[in-house]
Parts: sequence; C-alpha cells; structure tokens
Amino acid sequence: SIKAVIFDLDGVIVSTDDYHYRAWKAMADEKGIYFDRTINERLRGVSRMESLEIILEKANKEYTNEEKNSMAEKKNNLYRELLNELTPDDILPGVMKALEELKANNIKIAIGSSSKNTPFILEKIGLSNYFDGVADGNEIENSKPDPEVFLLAAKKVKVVPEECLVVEDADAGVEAALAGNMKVLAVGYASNNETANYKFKDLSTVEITEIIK
Ligand code: B16
Ligand code: MG
Repeated sequence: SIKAVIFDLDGVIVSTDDYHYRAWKAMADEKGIYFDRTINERLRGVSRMESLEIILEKANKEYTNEEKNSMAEKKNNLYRELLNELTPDDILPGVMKALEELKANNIKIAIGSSSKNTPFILEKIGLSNYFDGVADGNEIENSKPDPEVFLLAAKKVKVVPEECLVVEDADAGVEAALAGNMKVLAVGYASNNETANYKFKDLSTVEITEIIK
C-alpha cells in the first residue's frame, strides 16, 4: 500500500504553468524568437536552463552562455513578478481536500518539484510549513524525467519508492516517477499519458484515499 504521496507543484498544486508561459513569451518576443503554447507544453517539469534550450531551437543565431544566463534571469524576474500576485485562493480545485484527507489517514505528504522557486511559491499560497518533506530544483543535479527529485522527496519522508504515489501534470514527471519505481497519478496535461497508473482531469475528481488503499 501507499505510505507517502509526492505532489508536483506547478500544474498540480497551483497553475503557475501559465505564468511560466507568459514570462518565457515576453523574453522570446523581445529577442524575436518564435514561441507558442505548443512549444510551451514541452517545458512542463523541465528545468529552467533546459527550457531555454528548447526555446532556442527556434532562434536563428547562437547565444553565448553569458547571454543564455541573462535570458534565463530576465525570464525568472518576470516570472517572480507574476508569482508575487499568488494567494492561497490560487490553490487548484480538490487539492486542499486531498491533502487534508491524506494527513488524517497518516499518509506522508511531500513536494517534488523541478522549480527553484518552490519555497517562494509555497510561501505565497500559505503552505510553507504544511508538508512533511519538500524536494525542489535547488537540491538536485538532474531534473525530470530523471527520478532524482522524487527519490529525494521519498528519502525526506522516510518511505521507500515502492510505497510512494506521485501526482504529476507533466509527461516528464510521469516518466520520472515510473523510473523511480513509484506509482503515478496523472492530472491535467498528462491525463492522456498511457503509462500513468491513474489518470484524472484534476484532483477534484479523485477520491485519493481510495487510490492509496
Ligand atoms: P524554475 P514542477 C517545473 O515545476 C515547471 O513545470 C517547469 O515548467 C519549470 O521550467 C521548472 O519547474 C523550473 O522552474 O524556473 O522556477 O526553477 O512542475 O516540477 O513543479
Ligand atoms: Mg508540473
């Protein structure tokens, strides 16, 4: 049975995915690089610098590492301006109910996110001290689809991977969870992912305590 549930952050707990899009779009427009929502889907769960590399596939010149760092920094500054507007009301439907039920059933709850802005986001939505463990982009070498961030989250809550369920909205995250020998419940964009153990539109349509039995 499941003893810990590890939640992805962007796109699962809160819809910062659209803020990522708007910030990258502003950066790309300024540099005259083509970027749209279809390309944006490939950035889900992927680290900041890997995201930039995907965007630069459409650029018609090479950029130096220094230029790339400044582009990523520009995007992150815009992104953090948007994050500043986040409040607890932005927590997605069904999330708080699922978290409260898991807590009531003595299931460990953790965050496994590629984002280096995880502490800031959790603070803005009032969940800084809520989880039993938080593993994020500041602590890992390899981002999703590598399982590193989920394995770290499991370690922090002292549960073996086989007894963890990951909740993800990104194909890269579903792949990462399975690579880490964990079960995975896919929501949102990843709810079409054939490899996920469970698929739902969002957490409001899931009876999480039934799944973890
Ligand atoms: P940052 P998750 C991921 O978060 C996002 O899905 C992805 O689009 C983003 O590039 C990545 O975090 C890094 O974010 O620039 O804030 O470090 O879905 O793993 O919670
Ligand atoms: Mg995500």
